[in-house]
Amino acid sequence: MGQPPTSPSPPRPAGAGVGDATRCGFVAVVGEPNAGKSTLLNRLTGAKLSIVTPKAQTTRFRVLGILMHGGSQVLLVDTPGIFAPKRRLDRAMVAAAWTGVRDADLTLLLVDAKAGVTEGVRAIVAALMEQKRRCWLVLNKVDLVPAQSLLPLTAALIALAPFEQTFMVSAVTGDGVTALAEALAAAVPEGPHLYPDDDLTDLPERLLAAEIVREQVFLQTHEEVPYATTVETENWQDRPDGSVRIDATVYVARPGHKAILIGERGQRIKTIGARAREQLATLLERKVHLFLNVKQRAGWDEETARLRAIGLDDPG
Ligand SMILES: Nc1nc2c(ncn2[C@@H]2O[C@H](COP(=O)(O)OP(=O)(O)OP(=O)(O)O)[C@@H](O)[C@H]2O)c(=O)[nH]1
Ligand SMILES: [Mg+2]
Repeated sequence: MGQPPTSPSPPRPAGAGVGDATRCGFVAVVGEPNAGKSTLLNRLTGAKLSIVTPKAQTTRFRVLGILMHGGSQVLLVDTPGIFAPKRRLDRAMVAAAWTGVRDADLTLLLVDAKAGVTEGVRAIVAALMEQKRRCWLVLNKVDLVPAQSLLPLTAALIALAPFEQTFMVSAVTGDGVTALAEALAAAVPEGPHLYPDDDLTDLPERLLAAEIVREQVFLQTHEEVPYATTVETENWQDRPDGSVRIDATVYVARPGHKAILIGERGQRIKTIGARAREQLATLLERKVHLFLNVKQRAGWDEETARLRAIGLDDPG
């Protein structure tokens, strides 16, 4: 048998099978603070793009993660957790989450299977329904609960809203994540890829550096300190030897917090810097010289310029 006649066709991106069209679409990941949204984004993209800590309200702005699967480019949007906001910073975070949903072709509602159907989850489902968004349900942290609890939990949630599909995953162990990736790749609409196929995120490196430092602040300080802290990259200098010098400022809202962050004999800020530098060297694949400066700036969390500096539009 000879080869079937070939007809001229436009070049296809690597990975697309014959007969497949390319696909591309935005998928917003929403849920309560601490549901595991950022962990799932990192797991799906196979890269650490969005910072993760055991504390709620870690993510402050939308983070794009690009998942390539076959001929599909799935543009995953990690969002801040949705909660009842008080400060201007909080309002801007929640507004960023809803903008993520409005701009998306599909929304994943991530629910912590251990926490179950909380008031917060009910409120988010109601708001999603009001906006008439295409929505899938993803139960996360299935490694923490007995398997027999998942069915009643799913039933309770699908009674609240007509989710198109339900998935059960563990973003930490990776359980169920491949099935979700495959379903997403098939579900995004046909269309050209919007980003180069080897890009992982649209996050600028300066912002990524500030986030990695903020992650260490979240991990190494407690109570209100992490929530009253923000980090900005002030200076980025590529050196001729291939290394990079990064200067970042850690802003704290209250005088007492400065002393806590610096720690006895500067020990805490030293540890924050050392761990952040290690992480950055891995992420940027080069040697990193990181210099941290702690400054007090009362009311930064109500300041438009500071919110803009961390990528949040001012909600007014
Ligand atoms: N056991 C278990 N822990 C998980 C899982 N997914 C996330 N976590 C943990 O849950 C905590 C919160 O994870 P994040 O990914 O920061 O949660 P988030 O939804 O992005 O939180 P915010 O950014 O604050 O809204 C971290 O300690 C994660 O390690 C999971 O599948 N199983
Ligand atoms: Mg997060």
